[in-house]
Amino acid sequence: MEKPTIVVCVTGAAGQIGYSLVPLIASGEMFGIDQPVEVRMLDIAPMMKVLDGVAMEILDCAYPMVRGVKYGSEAKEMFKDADVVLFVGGFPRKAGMERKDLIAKNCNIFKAQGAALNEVAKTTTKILVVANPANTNCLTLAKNAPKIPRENFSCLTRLDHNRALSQLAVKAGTKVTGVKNVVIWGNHSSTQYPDVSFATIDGKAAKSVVTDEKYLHGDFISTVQKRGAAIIAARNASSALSAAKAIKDHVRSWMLGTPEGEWVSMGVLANGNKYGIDEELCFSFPCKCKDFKYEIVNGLKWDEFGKAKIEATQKELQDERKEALGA
Ligand code: NAX
Repeated sequence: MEKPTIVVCVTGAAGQIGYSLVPLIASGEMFGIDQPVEVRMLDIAPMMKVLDGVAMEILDCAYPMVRGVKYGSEAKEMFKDADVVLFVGGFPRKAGMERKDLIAKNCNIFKAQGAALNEVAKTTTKILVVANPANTNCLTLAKNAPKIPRENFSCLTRLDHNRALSQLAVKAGTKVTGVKNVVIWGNHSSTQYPDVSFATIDGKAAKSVVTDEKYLHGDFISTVQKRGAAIIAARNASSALSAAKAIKDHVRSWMLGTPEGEWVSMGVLANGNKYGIDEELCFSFPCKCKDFKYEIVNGLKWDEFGKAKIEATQKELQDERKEALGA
């Protein structure tokens, strides 16, 4: 007997992340090779011709578990009965645009898409926001879709998490699988705090393996914070392959769970955190997951260096919220 089909909708599917992400969904890498999926793709009307092509390519791949492919420019049609919606589409930052203009443009998109979700989506729908400013877009979406429980909303900081794992592995000269429990705190922006205080490398405290504190407090943090900009400078386009892989990792961990004693970083609505973070923010925390439920890992003790960094990223998110939502 076949498992029930998972309906997955990708917004902004005609964009560059979409083109790397759709194959991860259709091939079974995201949900498992025995899991039937229906792929839905939403984009704006002028991009429908591109999606014609992507839909043809999905068919041409002859993926064994694809049970349907739909695409369109009407959010309500694409969100109806979806089990998972991946919000990748948004207004891109153009030359000369201020961050606040970007927030205003995207805020309007996410208000409208939140209202569409609220009208047609199932209350069990799981949501991941990728489009920037990802944390604030996620908050805007949740506020406009009050029918859906707050714990169903998340934003992507797994790419930052993966970048931190790899940087540490390279520095320690070990395999990336040997590095565990880094944390990305706060905003998916250059104020994020990539924290190695609780990380381990090959089972030992990371700080006892990489003893260069100047590096851990300096180049390590700034490399992770500014990796997106470095990729744009090198590729003349923003991260797409690694973003799609991180989206797959985020959804897979959320659904299938994190191994015992391990966590991943997820941007989540801060309800119930015991760190004193403003609950009206979408903030990246260490999270343990199982069966599409997550639990914030509370009780990690911050040092003075960490406290200052976390305060700064929280302040930036509060400012973004004010610009987006006026409060
Ligand atoms: P692209 O510009 O290639 O694609 C975006 C797509 O969204 C386009 O096809 C566009 O037509 C579509 N779109 C615009 N408005 C829409 C609307 N109202 N409804 C549906 N679709 C709409 O960007 P891409 O490189 O794919 O990046 C997508 C988003 O991911 C950007 O906002 C980017 O900043 C963000 N990123 C977030 C990351 C994260 O870790 N959170 C990392 C990667 C990436 O930079």
